[in-house]
Amino acid sequence: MSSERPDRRGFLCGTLGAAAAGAWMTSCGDGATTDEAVTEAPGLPDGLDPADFQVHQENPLVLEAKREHQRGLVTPTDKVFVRGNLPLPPASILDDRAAWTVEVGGVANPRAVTVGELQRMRPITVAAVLQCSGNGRKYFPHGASGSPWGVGAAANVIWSGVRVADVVDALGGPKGEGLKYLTGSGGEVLPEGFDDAARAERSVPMERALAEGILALQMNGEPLTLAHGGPVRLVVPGFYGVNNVKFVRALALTAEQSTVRMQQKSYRVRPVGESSSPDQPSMYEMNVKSWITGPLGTAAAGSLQVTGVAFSGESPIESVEVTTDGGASWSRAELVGPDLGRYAWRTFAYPWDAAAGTHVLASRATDRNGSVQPETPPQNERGYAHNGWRDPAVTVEIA
Ligand SMILES: Nc1nc2c(c(=O)[nH]1)N[C@H]1C(S)=C(S)[C@@H](COP(=O)(O)O)O[C@H]1N2
Ligand SMILES: [Mo]
Repeated sequence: MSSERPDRRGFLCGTLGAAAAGAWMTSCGDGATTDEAVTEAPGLPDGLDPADFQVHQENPLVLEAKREHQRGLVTPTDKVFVRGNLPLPPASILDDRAAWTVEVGGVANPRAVTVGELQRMRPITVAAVLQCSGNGRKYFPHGASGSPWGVGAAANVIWSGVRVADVVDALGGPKGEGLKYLTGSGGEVLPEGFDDAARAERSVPMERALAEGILALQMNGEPLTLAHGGPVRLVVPGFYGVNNVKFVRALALTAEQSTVRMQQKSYRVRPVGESSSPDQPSMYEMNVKSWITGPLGTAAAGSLQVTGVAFSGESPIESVEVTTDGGASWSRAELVGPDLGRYAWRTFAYPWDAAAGTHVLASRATDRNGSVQPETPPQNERGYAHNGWRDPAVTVEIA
């Protein structure tokens, strides 16, 4: 489950501890007042610090990153948001990474491939944004159900692994009637009482998966952590987070989409009030989006720099405009720092001569396909794909 160390305080205590952060000693009681116990206290996996996140939920784990931790070109691994639809597998699955197997099907020679084999194949590295479909959900006025993310369900990370296409080739190439999807299955063992349709499984269009998909073994140059899907995870650059199946156990080219709820019912875009159906659009390609990362809160009057991040599914960012008066006027920001490729986010900066008072700062990105962020995005039942510029605006007090 979510506790990395089933220590003497036990699993339940550990998980309560993370939610309560400072308050865990009350919930965990006995003998927890020694320094040793205090350092062991957080129950989050991978040594993640609850103070770095807004803990929406603990099991399954839902951690929202802070805006100030999104300023960098690359998001440090321990600041990347976490979203689980199911309880995490035990940390012991990382004890022998090389032995982990991925059952590969829909190819001429289907078989189980070990992570050890993947580690010996030609490596590839891609910088790409990881973003939950529901990032920005809290801004939808109808109160869409699901985690109420602000902007913090997004990160820009560097993935290393092997191309899905190389694995498929190594197994003799695609084989089967009418293959249209790549279906990846997560390695979670379902808790008792969960039906099979609750499995973490996604089907993505095969063409895109073979062109761009990777089986990632590393994030930011380090072996994948448990929370982010180690030992191996599927990554489809440019696609929403849900398509990036963690702890991949099986991978197959398939004619049909998976029958699980995550594919059939969830992640379907429809008008507010409508129920879901598999013929509605599924959450695949991300849309154009940006937000301000600084200044936040208060700042001294004078020469300041407004910063932010911008990205779009597979189209590079063309330009970003910034407003410091709530959208009454806009000025072009400068894209700064190296371009890590079309799937990565760009950081931008705008020099601002800030006068005393209250100011509303927002950004609006345009991609090379000509898509521009709207003021308010299309409303939809589950609160997916928010890319409006007004709601994530920040109010800054200049003294
Ligand atoms: N096996 C598995 N993969 C999964 C999920 C999951 O619950 N189980 N959640 C998905 C969702 S909805 C998102 S947004 C991303 C989150 O990735 P992260 O936790 O590394 O940030 O993982 C996706 N892959
Ligand atoms: Mo997600």
